[in-house]
Amino acid sequence: QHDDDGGPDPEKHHGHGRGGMGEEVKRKEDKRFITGRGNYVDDIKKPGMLHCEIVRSPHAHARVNEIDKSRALNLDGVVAVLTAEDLAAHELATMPTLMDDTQDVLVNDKVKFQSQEVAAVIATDRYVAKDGAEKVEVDYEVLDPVVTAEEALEADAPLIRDELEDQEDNHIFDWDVGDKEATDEVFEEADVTVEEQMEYQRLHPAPIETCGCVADWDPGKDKITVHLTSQAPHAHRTLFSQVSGIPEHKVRIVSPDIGGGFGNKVPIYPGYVVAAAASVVLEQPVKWMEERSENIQTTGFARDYDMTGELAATEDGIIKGVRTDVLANHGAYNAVAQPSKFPAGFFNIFTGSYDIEAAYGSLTAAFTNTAPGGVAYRCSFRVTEAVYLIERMVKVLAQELDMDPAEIRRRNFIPADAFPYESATGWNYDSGDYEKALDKALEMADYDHYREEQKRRIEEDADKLIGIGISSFTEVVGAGPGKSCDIAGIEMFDSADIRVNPTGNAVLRVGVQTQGQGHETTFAQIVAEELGMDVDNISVEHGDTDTDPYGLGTYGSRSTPVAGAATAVAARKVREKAKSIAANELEAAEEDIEWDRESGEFHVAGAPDRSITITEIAAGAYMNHPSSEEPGLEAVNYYDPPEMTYPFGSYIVVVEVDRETGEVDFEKFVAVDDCGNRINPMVIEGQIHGGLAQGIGTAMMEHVTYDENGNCTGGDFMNYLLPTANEIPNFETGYTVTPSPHHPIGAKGVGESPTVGSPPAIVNAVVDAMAHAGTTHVEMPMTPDVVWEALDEAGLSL
Ligand code: MCN
Ligand code: CUN
Repeated sequence: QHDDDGGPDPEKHHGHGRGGMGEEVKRKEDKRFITGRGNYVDDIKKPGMLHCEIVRSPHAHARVNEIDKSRALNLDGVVAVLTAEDLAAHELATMPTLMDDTQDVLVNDKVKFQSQEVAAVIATDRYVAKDGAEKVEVDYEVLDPVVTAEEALEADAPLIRDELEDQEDNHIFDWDVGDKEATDEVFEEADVTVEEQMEYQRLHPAPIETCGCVADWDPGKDKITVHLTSQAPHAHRTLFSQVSGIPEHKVRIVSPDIGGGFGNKVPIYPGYVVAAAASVVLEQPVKWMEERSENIQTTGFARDYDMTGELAATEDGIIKGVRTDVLANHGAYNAVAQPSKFPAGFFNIFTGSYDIEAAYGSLTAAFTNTAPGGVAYRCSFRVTEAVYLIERMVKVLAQELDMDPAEIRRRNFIPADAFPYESATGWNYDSGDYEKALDKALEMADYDHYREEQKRRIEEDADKLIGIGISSFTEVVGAGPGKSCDIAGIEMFDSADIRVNPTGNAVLRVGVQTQGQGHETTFAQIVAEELGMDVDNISVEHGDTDTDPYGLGTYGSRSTPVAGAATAVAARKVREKAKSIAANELEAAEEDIEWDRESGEFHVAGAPDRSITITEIAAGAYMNHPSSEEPGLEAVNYYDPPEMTYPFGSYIVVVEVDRETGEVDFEKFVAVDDCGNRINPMVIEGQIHGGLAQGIGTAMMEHVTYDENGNCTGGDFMNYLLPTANEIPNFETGYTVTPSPHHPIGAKGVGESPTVGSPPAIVNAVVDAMAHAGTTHVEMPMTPDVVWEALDEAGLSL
């Protein structure tokens, strides 16, 4: 799959002036976004369009005895009220989740979480639909709810999934990884062991645009078009077809502009199914669009892992073993969106950036009366939790040994010359130079100065303490390969289709789907780099299953590693054919044609002035094509990655903790990232800034909370706190470049790195401020009251 000339040179970050690799090309899509011309699902209006509003349960656990539609149906403008019974008539009462569970589209018998979908009202406008929903009368018999995974696994806990034949308790699965015996042995023989209990709280991706769709059944063509807030249009079409029975070629999914996804738009939600069913039955377009609280309370959440971490080490800080045990709350259905062979996502990369001899992890997942989901939010399929665990534990160990947390990392890093590296839990790291990234971060952070300052504040018994936190994380992104990673059985490859027009410009179609990441620019840059075209002459299309090649979509930072690779390979195929056309035009032998990456031109070997541009070649392909070739200039590639890519970085956070109020101020926030060869440094920096902001949200504010009755008490923006510009410090970003050896352009993903890598750095910093008083952990979100409690417990509060 790889090319002749080895791809772009990692040392050249300036590009060749045509907007190729490494150039800070301004985002093409921003023109429409900043002039109000974006086209989101809710902007789509069709003649005769109806609106769908969902009736949701106020209870977390309740039997539905009866639903009375009559008052709603009497309302002027209400066209239909749908319940599970109506859907059952079309075999749409249930739908499969991405983890092989079965979820009610509308509650069949029993409500299993608050705000679950009970009925749907279809009306001529949204207000009437909403009024109608309030008039649907549901007779509930309230049952005892189970809110936490711990309660759920108690012997006398109420059974949530009583509709499942073999289900006798709320236990979903047990999973483990690594060598238990070898790990236990290492722990027995170790000089030092440490243990810490930590919770990764339930979070929500909370994209600005909530989820929704416009379903439009065309009875003339027997075809349904669904404009959908989808991160994975092709996979959604396949599943849609399987659920509805409508043949796949009669289903068109279109993802228009997406207002942020962050993983929230990977699963399929009941609202989509209801709107589609209503459109088929009523033969009119139907729109369904969530409100904010519906989005937070019912759609794919993230984390909710209760973790125990243990490290075994020598006296001089060499980590010999890592052990972890996790209790996972998956909500009412097992509906996590991740490769299906990974029940705990990629959590088993918990050895992190360190060369650790023995590792063992175990996990138990439970059903609870809370919303289903479990991985969304810039997570790389639970790498977030793994990184948090190991980076917190390294800090705990450093404190135990009274070692500098930078030094202990240095002693344990997988050395730069050990790549490709196989970890104790079976991961194949492609490349890395962890020490280099850490050194750079330490220098940027003025580390020694802040250590001095920290000491001084303690000695002076100052009101504000200094804490310095480090995280040297390793990510794993770019799923497949298809043989180990699939979604509902579909292998996780991706695709690109490049068509060069007679006038020398090109259209690239890809199977991934941007939600704000800037693919319309960055993917054009890959083509510009590989074909010597100007980036302005390439447009990128995606998100329409009628015209784009099949791909698995954008999540797990897989677009660059997989579809980016497909794009480079497809471009190189075009380049090969271009050589034959060049030979014809230049009246030379094809073997004598060379392509020059710097100039982007094709020329005859040894005669650089006999050259031709891709524009001239494009004309030749349509107007004077060689008899040995088909006319036209086009290529397709379906790319199954040989391995994932392993981006990494070192983040250093300096905080000032107020002993009187528990408030935390960020003094310095340094992020050094390595995502291999960089396509667009400006886009990367934007990704890092956004992700760090979300990391701060995670560490300091965000939490989907429930009370003991299963009421979601963190289900709106009054209670689910997102960071704003006020809470975000100035970020100082840096980078190193360690190309991926197996990726055609040496690039790794980057979208999730900052959210994955930053929370432990922030918590480590806050803990570090109190470490001299014996504090080893502070739970997230570290709101002032939580921090003040920790200060108080350590005897540091004022
Ligand atoms: N990039 C680059 N050079 C590299 C790697 C990446 O220039 N070596 C660029 C890419 O071309 C792309 C962007 O950085 O424009 C992110 O690329 P990548 O890391 O491949 O991630 P994806 O494009 O697959 O995006 C997914 C990732 C995930 S999983 C979540 S969640 C997330 C994130 O991206 N959701 C986002 N960033 C987001 N950013 C915005 N604005 N909105 C979201 O919903
Ligand atoms: Cu897990 S959030 Mo992103 O992979 O879409």
